[in-house]
Amino acid sequence: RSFLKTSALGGTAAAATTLAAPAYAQGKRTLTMVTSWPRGFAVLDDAATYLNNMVNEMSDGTLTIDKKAPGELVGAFEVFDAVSSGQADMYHSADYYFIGQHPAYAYYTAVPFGGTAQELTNWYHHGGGHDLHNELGEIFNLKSFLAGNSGSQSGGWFRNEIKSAADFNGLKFRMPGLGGKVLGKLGASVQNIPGGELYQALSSGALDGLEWVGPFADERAGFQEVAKVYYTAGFHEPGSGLACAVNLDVFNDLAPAHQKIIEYATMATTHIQLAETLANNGAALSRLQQQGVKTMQFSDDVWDAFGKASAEVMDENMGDELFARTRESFEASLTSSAEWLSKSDAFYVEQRERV
Ligand code: PYR
Repeated sequence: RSFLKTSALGGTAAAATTLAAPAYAQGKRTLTMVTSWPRGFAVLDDAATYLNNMVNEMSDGTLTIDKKAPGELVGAFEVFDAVSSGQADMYHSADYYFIGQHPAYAYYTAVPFGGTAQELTNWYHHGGGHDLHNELGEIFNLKSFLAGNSGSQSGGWFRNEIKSAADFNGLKFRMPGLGGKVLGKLGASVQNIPGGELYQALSSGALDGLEWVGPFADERAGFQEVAKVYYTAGFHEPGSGLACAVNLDVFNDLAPAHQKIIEYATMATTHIQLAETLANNGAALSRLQQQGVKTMQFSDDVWDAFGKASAEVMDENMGDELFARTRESFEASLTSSAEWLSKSDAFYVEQRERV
């Protein structure tokens, strides 16, 4: 960046010297990327690593990312403020950690009873989602992108079965985002704890249960050593987007080709990391079962309670104009996507199982 600024002004001795460098080296930049993921965390750090490597390779090393795990520069949930303020250049995280900054951030990870991975992607790239993400980002001096997707997330880990919605009453449970607010309505004591601290919180009894991601990520985190009841489908994150945001001043100062490399690398990251996750979840689930984990589904009564509390939580945020506009845009896209998916993919899968 300093070189680009100097050369734009021109005329200094330093600029004259630097201009002799090969063309590709002139715009060389390193961006510090803070993340919410400990190194090696499946799905999440995988996405951040794909993005990191793609940017380095696509730019032929002229734009490199220096990826930081939580604690190396800032904490897991401090990445938003660090990038907004310019302390770091970019973050990789899950934007629903930032509903305290603005409730509309929920949409760029997942909202209760929201979209699948494909539906979120449809809205984002072809239904106005990315424009709304950037409108939101501009409030905080951020240029935002989706960069990864976990696929549908599991209902979570419990020490005991959930026989009715009343079993959530008083349960010390970890769930971020608006889903956590839903469980709060059912009486749970909801805690928002970063991924890297979850194993310890579950082992120590600080938590009775938690949701993290899905079999591939959860097995790596080791929760099966502590809790044995695993609900596979959840209401809260049917296809969670991961997000990357670049400080807007830093982004605007990048060469146009570097801006495009970041944009395309985020799209490719979503594609390849989601595929990696879905390719691994089935085998991971089998291994969990072999280790004595009981896999279950919530009963219809419990799903009904999730539905009622979710509608209340969504409506409570409608006083915010941008949240309301985001919801309207998202739901219009979802309705349109769902119409075809139910008549094609969903029906086809039913037939494939049946025949
Ligand atoms: C979680 O924090 O639960 C995610 O799914 C990223």
